[in-house]
Amino acid sequence: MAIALGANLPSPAGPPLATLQAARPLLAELLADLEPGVVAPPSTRPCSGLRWSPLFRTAPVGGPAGQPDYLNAVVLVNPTHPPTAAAALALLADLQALEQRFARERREHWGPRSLDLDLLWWGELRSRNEVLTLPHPRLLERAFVLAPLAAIDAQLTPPGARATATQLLTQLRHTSPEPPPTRLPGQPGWPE
Ligand code: A4P
Ligand code: MG
Repeated sequence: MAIALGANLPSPAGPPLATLQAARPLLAELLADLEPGVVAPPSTRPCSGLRWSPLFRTAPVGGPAGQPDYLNAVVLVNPTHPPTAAAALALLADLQALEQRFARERREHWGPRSLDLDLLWWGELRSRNEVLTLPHPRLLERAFVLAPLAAIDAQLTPPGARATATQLLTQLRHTSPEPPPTRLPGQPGWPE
Protein backbone atom coordinates (compact mmCIF):
# COMPACT_ATOMS: atom_id res chain seq x y z
CA MET A 1 0.00 0.00 0.00
CA ALA A 2 1.13 3.54 -0.72
CA ILE A 3 -0.38 6.89 0.21
CA ALA A 4 0.64 10.21 -1.34
CA LEU A 5 0.65 13.45 0.64
CA GLY A 6 0.53 16.90 -0.94
CA ALA A 7 0.02 20.48 0.26
CA ASN A 8 0.44 23.93 -1.25
CA LEU A 9 -1.83 26.18 0.83
CA PRO A 10 -1.66 27.04 4.53
CA SER A 11 -3.90 25.14 6.95
CA PRO A 12 -4.78 25.94 10.57
CA ALA A 13 -1.52 24.14 11.46
CA GLY A 14 0.49 26.69 9.45
CA PRO A 15 2.29 26.60 6.10
CA PRO A 16 2.45 23.33 4.10
CA LEU A 17 5.53 22.09 5.98
CA ALA A 18 3.78 22.54 9.35
CA THR A 19 0.67 20.84 7.94
CA LEU A 20 2.60 17.78 6.84
CA GLN A 21 4.53 17.65 10.12
CA ALA A 22 1.22 17.77 12.04
CA ALA A 23 -0.58 15.32 9.75
CA ARG A 24 2.14 12.67 9.86
CA PRO A 25 1.49 11.27 13.37
CA LEU A 26 -2.26 11.38 12.77
CA LEU A 27 -1.83 9.44 9.54
CA ALA A 28 0.49 6.98 11.29
CA GLU A 29 -2.15 6.42 13.95
CA LEU A 30 -4.83 5.86 11.33
CA LEU A 31 -2.61 3.39 9.47
CA ALA A 32 -1.76 1.54 12.69
CA ASP A 33 -5.44 0.62 12.84
CA LEU A 34 -4.91 -1.45 9.69
CA GLU A 35 -2.96 -3.92 11.76
CA PRO A 36 -5.68 -6.04 13.36
CA GLY A 37 -4.88 -7.79 16.58
CA VAL A 38 -2.76 -4.93 17.88
CA VAL A 39 -4.23 -4.08 21.27
CA ALA A 40 -1.87 -1.39 22.52
CA PRO A 41 -3.20 2.19 22.44
CA PRO A 42 -2.41 3.85 19.10
CA SER A 43 0.09 6.30 20.57
CA THR A 44 2.27 3.47 21.88
CA ARG A 45 2.04 1.21 18.83
CA PRO A 46 5.18 0.83 16.80
CA CYS A 47 4.57 2.01 13.26
CA SER A 48 7.64 0.18 12.11
CA GLY A 49 5.80 -1.00 9.02
CA LEU A 50 5.66 2.56 7.70
CA ARG A 51 8.33 3.86 5.34
CA TRP A 52 8.19 7.62 4.86
CA SER A 53 9.81 9.36 1.92
CA PRO A 54 11.71 12.60 2.28
CA LEU A 55 9.76 15.75 1.52
CA PHE A 56 10.00 17.17 -1.99
CA ARG A 57 9.27 20.66 -3.25
CA THR A 58 7.47 20.22 -6.57
CA ALA A 59 6.17 22.46 -9.33
CA PRO A 60 2.37 22.36 -9.71
CA VAL A 61 1.06 19.99 -12.36
CA GLY A 62 -2.19 21.16 -13.97
CA GLY A 63 -4.72 23.31 -12.18
CA PRO A 64 -4.90 27.12 -12.27
CA ALA A 65 -1.88 29.09 -13.47
CA GLY A 66 0.24 30.61 -10.75
CA GLN A 67 -0.68 28.27 -7.88
CA PRO A 68 2.15 27.88 -5.35
CA ASP A 69 4.70 25.05 -5.41
CA TYR A 70 3.71 21.92 -3.49
CA LEU A 71 5.35 19.88 -0.81
CA ASN A 72 4.87 16.19 -1.59
CA ALA A 73 5.76 12.92 0.10
CA VAL A 74 4.71 9.28 0.08
CA VAL A 75 4.34 6.68 2.81
CA LEU A 76 4.63 2.96 2.09
CA VAL A 77 2.56 0.73 4.33
CA ASN A 78 2.70 -2.99 4.89
CA PRO A 79 -0.82 -3.74 6.12
CA THR A 80 -1.67 -7.13 7.53
CA HIS A 81 -5.28 -6.48 6.51
CA PRO A 82 -6.24 -8.19 3.24
CA PRO A 83 -7.21 -5.57 0.69
CA THR A 84 -10.97 -5.57 0.24
CA ALA A 85 -13.09 -2.99 -1.53
CA ALA A 86 -14.91 -2.22 1.72
CA ALA A 87 -11.68 -1.69 3.67
CA ALA A 88 -10.30 0.56 0.91
CA LEU A 89 -13.45 2.69 0.92
CA ALA A 90 -13.25 2.95 4.70
CA LEU A 91 -9.62 4.05 4.45
CA LEU A 92 -10.49 6.63 1.77
CA ALA A 93 -13.16 8.05 4.10
CA ASP A 94 -10.58 8.22 6.92
CA LEU A 95 -8.09 9.99 4.62
CA GLN A 96 -10.74 12.52 3.59
CA ALA A 97 -11.67 13.11 7.25
CA LEU A 98 -8.00 13.81 7.97
CA GLU A 99 -7.88 16.25 5.03
CA GLN A 100 -10.87 18.02 6.60
CA ARG A 101 -9.03 18.42 9.90
CA PHE A 102 -6.56 20.53 7.94
CA ALA A 103 -9.32 22.61 6.40
CA ARG A 104 -9.18 21.07 2.95
CA GLU A 105 -11.59 22.83 0.61
CA ARG A 106 -12.52 21.36 -2.75
CA ARG A 107 -12.90 24.33 -5.04
CA GLU A 108 -11.52 23.30 -8.41
CA HIS A 109 -10.06 20.25 -10.05
CA TRP A 110 -6.31 20.06 -9.43
CA GLY A 111 -6.59 23.37 -7.60
CA PRO A 112 -4.42 24.38 -4.65
CA ARG A 113 -5.09 22.58 -1.38
CA SER A 114 -4.08 22.63 2.27
CA LEU A 115 -3.77 18.82 2.36
CA ASP A 116 -4.34 16.08 -0.20
CA LEU A 117 -4.11 12.40 0.76
CA ASP A 118 -4.43 9.96 -2.13
CA LEU A 119 -4.45 6.19 -1.90
CA LEU A 120 -2.02 5.13 -4.63
CA TRP A 121 -2.50 1.37 -4.37
CA TRP A 122 -3.36 -1.36 -1.92
CA GLY A 123 -1.88 -4.72 -2.85
CA GLU A 124 -3.53 -6.23 -5.88
CA LEU A 125 -6.85 -4.49 -5.30
CA ARG A 126 -8.29 -2.99 -8.49
CA SER A 127 -11.09 -0.44 -8.53
CA ARG A 128 -12.42 1.62 -11.42
CA ASN A 129 -14.98 4.15 -10.37
CA GLU A 130 -15.07 7.84 -9.59
CA VAL A 131 -15.16 7.35 -5.83
CA LEU A 132 -12.10 5.11 -5.80
CA THR A 133 -9.74 4.26 -8.64
CA LEU A 134 -6.91 1.87 -7.80
CA PRO A 135 -4.12 1.98 -8.62
CA HIS A 136 -4.29 5.77 -8.79
CA PRO A 137 -4.74 6.50 -12.52
CA ARG A 138 -2.05 9.19 -12.82
CA LEU A 139 0.51 7.58 -10.56
CA LEU A 140 2.99 6.70 -13.31
CA GLU A 141 2.93 10.13 -14.97
CA ARG A 142 3.73 12.25 -11.94
CA ALA A 143 7.19 13.18 -10.84
CA PHE A 144 5.74 14.47 -7.55
CA VAL A 145 4.72 10.86 -6.74
CA LEU A 146 7.58 8.98 -8.46
CA ALA A 147 10.39 10.99 -6.85
CA PRO A 148 9.26 10.18 -3.27
CA LEU A 149 8.69 6.52 -4.22
CA ALA A 150 12.14 6.27 -5.78
CA ALA A 151 13.69 7.91 -2.73
CA ILE A 152 12.21 5.20 -0.47
CA ASP A 153 13.19 2.33 -2.78
CA ALA A 154 15.11 2.96 -6.00
CA GLN A 155 14.19 -0.54 -7.24
CA LEU A 156 10.46 -0.25 -6.58
CA THR A 157 8.23 -1.00 -9.57
CA PRO A 158 4.81 0.58 -9.01
CA PRO A 159 1.75 -1.51 -9.89
CA GLY A 160 0.93 -1.31 -13.59
CA ALA A 161 4.46 -0.19 -14.52
CA ARG A 162 7.06 -2.04 -16.54
CA ALA A 163 9.89 0.08 -15.16
CA THR A 164 11.05 1.20 -11.73
CA ALA A 165 9.97 4.51 -10.26
CA THR A 166 13.56 5.68 -10.79
CA GLN A 167 13.45 4.82 -14.51
CA LEU A 168 10.01 6.39 -14.96
CA LEU A 169 11.28 9.54 -13.29
CA THR A 170 14.23 9.73 -15.68
CA GLN A 171 11.89 9.33 -18.66
CA LEU A 172 9.66 12.12 -17.32
CA ARG A 173 12.64 14.49 -17.15
CA HIS A 174 12.73 14.36 -20.95
CA THR A 175 9.01 14.80 -21.55
CA SER A 176 7.44 16.87 -18.78
CA PRO A 177 7.57 20.67 -18.86
CA GLU A 178 7.90 21.02 -15.06
CA PRO A 179 11.29 21.23 -13.38
CA PRO A 180 12.15 18.04 -11.44
CA PRO A 181 11.17 17.78 -7.74
CA THR A 182 13.71 19.07 -5.23
CA ARG A 183 14.40 16.96 -2.15
CA LEU A 184 14.26 18.85 1.14
CA PRO A 185 16.67 18.08 3.97
CA GLY A 186 15.25 16.33 7.06
CA GLN A 187 13.00 18.49 9.23
CA PRO A 188 11.81 18.26 12.83
CA GLY A 189 9.13 15.58 12.84
CA TRP A 190 10.20 14.53 9.34
CA PRO A 191 13.73 13.15 9.68
CA GLU A 192 14.01 11.45 6.26
N1 A4P B 1 -10.68 9.30 -5.81
C1 A4P B 1 -10.71 8.30 -6.74
N2 A4P B 1 -9.66 7.48 -6.56
C2 A4P B 1 -8.93 7.96 -5.50
C3 A4P B 1 -7.75 7.52 -4.87
N3 A4P B 1 -7.08 6.43 -5.29
N4 A4P B 1 -7.29 8.24 -3.81
C4 A4P B 1 -11.69 10.33 -5.74
C5 A4P B 1 -7.96 9.36 -3.40
N5 A4P B 1 -9.11 9.83 -3.96
C6 A4P B 1 -9.59 9.12 -5.01
O1 A4P B 1 -10.25 13.94 -5.20
C7 A4P B 1 -11.32 13.88 -6.11
C8 A4P B 1 -12.04 12.55 -5.96
O2 A4P B 1 -11.16 11.50 -6.32
C9 A4P B 1 -12.47 12.23 -4.53
O3 A4P B 1 -13.81 12.49 -4.37
C10 A4P B 1 -12.15 10.73 -4.37
O4 A4P B 1 -13.33 10.00 -4.04
P1 A4P B 1 -9.84 15.30 -4.55
O5 A4P B 1 -8.77 15.01 -3.56
O6 A4P B 1 -11.05 16.00 -4.11
O7 A4P B 1 -9.35 16.15 -5.79
P2 A4P B 1 -7.97 16.15 -6.54
O8 A4P B 1 -6.88 15.65 -5.65
O9 A4P B 1 -7.83 17.52 -7.16
O10 A4P B 1 -8.28 15.16 -7.69
P3 A4P B 1 -7.37 14.03 -8.22
O11 A4P B 1 -8.02 13.61 -9.49
O12 A4P B 1 -7.05 12.99 -7.19
O13 A4P B 1 -6.08 14.85 -8.53
P4 A4P B 1 -4.64 14.30 -8.63
O14 A4P B 1 -4.49 13.57 -9.91
O15 A4P B 1 -4.21 13.65 -7.38
O16 A4P B 1 -3.90 15.66 -8.79
N6 A4P B 1 1.02 19.09 -8.50
C11 A4P B 1 1.97 18.87 -7.57
N7 A4P B 1 3.22 19.37 -7.77
N8 A4P B 1 1.73 18.16 -6.43
C12 A4P B 1 0.49 17.63 -6.17
O17 A4P B 1 0.29 17.00 -5.12
N9 A4P B 1 -1.77 17.28 -7.00
C13 A4P B 1 -2.70 17.39 -7.93
C14 A4P B 1 -3.95 16.63 -7.79
C15 A4P B 1 -2.49 18.19 -9.14
N10 A4P B 1 -1.16 18.77 -9.24
C16 A4P B 1 -0.24 18.57 -8.29
C17 A4P B 1 -0.54 17.82 -7.13
MG1 MG C 1 -6.88 13.81 -3.83
